[in-house]
Amino acid sequence: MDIQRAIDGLSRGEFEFIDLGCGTGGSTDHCIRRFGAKSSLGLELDAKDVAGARQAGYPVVEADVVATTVPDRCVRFVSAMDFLEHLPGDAISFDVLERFARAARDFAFIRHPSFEESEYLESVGLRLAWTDWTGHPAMMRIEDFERFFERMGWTEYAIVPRLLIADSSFDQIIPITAPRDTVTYDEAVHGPKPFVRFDRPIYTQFDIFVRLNPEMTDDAWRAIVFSDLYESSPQWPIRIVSSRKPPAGPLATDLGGYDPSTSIWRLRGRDGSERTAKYGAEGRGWLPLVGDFDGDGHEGIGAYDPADASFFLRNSQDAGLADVTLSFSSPGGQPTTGDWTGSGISTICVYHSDASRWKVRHSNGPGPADEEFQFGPPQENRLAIAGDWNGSGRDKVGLYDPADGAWYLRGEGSFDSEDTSFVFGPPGGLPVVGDWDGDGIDSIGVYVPEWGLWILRDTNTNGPADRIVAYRIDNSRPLCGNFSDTHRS
Ligand SMILES: [Ca+2]
Ligand SMILES: [Ca+2]
Ligand SMILES: [Ca+2]
Repeated sequence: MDIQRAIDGLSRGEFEFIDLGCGTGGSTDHCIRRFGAKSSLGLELDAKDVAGARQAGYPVVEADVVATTVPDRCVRFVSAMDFLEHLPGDAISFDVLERFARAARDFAFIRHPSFEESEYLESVGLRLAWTDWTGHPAMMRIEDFERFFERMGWTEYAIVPRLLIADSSFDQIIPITAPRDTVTYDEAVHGPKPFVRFDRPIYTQFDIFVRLNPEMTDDAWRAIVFSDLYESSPQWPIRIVSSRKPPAGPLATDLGGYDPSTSIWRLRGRDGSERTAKYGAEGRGWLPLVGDFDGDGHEGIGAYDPADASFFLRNSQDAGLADVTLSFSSPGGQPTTGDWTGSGISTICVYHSDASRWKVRHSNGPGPADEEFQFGPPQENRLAIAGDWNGSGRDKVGLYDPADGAWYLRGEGSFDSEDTSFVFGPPGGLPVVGDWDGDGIDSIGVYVPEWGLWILRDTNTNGPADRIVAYRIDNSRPLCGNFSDTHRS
């Protein structure tokens, strides 16, 4: 097939998608499987690759996409996997993208290597191998794509980061002194490389989708964006930009951590600065709590000793004696705190997973439970949480299952229609709750110790992360609250 015959075929609607720079057909095969496509047209400059793709059974034309024009809206979608970076410069890449996006009725799909965070990596003596290849003259960053999309009026797109690299042991992280065109790290050739645990997310590549058809249903768009994730897998981390949804504002809840072995609290203020405080008994497995325990409007910190069911509540976030010490319920439970009655005071609660019993106290003084109920099936590994899930001013309990990333939130009564469950977050996370966007409604998130990342969602529903914060709290349990509050009791 030559280019003229291909263009005639495109005009007649014979192809479902165009695969730019199809190579020997691997990317074409990926798209066929991923998007359920029935027919493809590959465009490839390299004659040997063209022959290989044809041998593999794919219709391919030998053509230079820089100098090729195809009819408007002649295919369902256009793909460019690991391709645009090979074109001679950003301007030409974007010109090709603009021209071929016009051929697509529904969407464009771009897979692009990560050229992000080069300055940071350089500052620690490292580099992503492919950011220094002669074969990559067009190293656009995500912000370049976003600027281009804005210029094109493409307001609906999704950016899915792939393959997070946690530290410098990844074999395509190379020392900055390694020569150009190095593919993978080889100690014998490149010498030693520093071991660095990255303090921010470093990804290897991005899948970028642009929604070109405003008539496409949200479900259809979602199916495309989530197409490469296992159906049952937690959906993260992903960035979906839509004209209907403004970008996430600054974080309205502070993050922190408590290390039970040292009883050191790490409290991070709104400006990103961190202070520490020592409070609690070190090495005894105490569990941290955060809340306004006296209702004066200032956040306090507290600890719970699961061995004898004691609470030690402090009305300020610093070292000192407990302002309130009390025993409640029986040993072995998981503590939470919440404003259960809307009084403005955070009071205690203990969850006993063996019988799935919750015991709630409406004041922080001694006495029996004011509320006692069952919520969730008895299951050892589930973790107790609490938050104001509906913005009513009263908190309700919930459970998180770290094994499958499932969340169970209690509605206004037992077994009522407001009980919700959904899946969010990668496995191995620790649950956190906070009002991240400041709209008065608490929502969930996970801290992933392995990566030092906080993966947060602004609504209590299935879906992508709204924010990803890199803040490593080694050996600590994650906390959330108002830690910009430096009130002393
Ligand atoms: Ca207080
Ligand atoms: Ca509520
Ligand atoms: Ca919120």
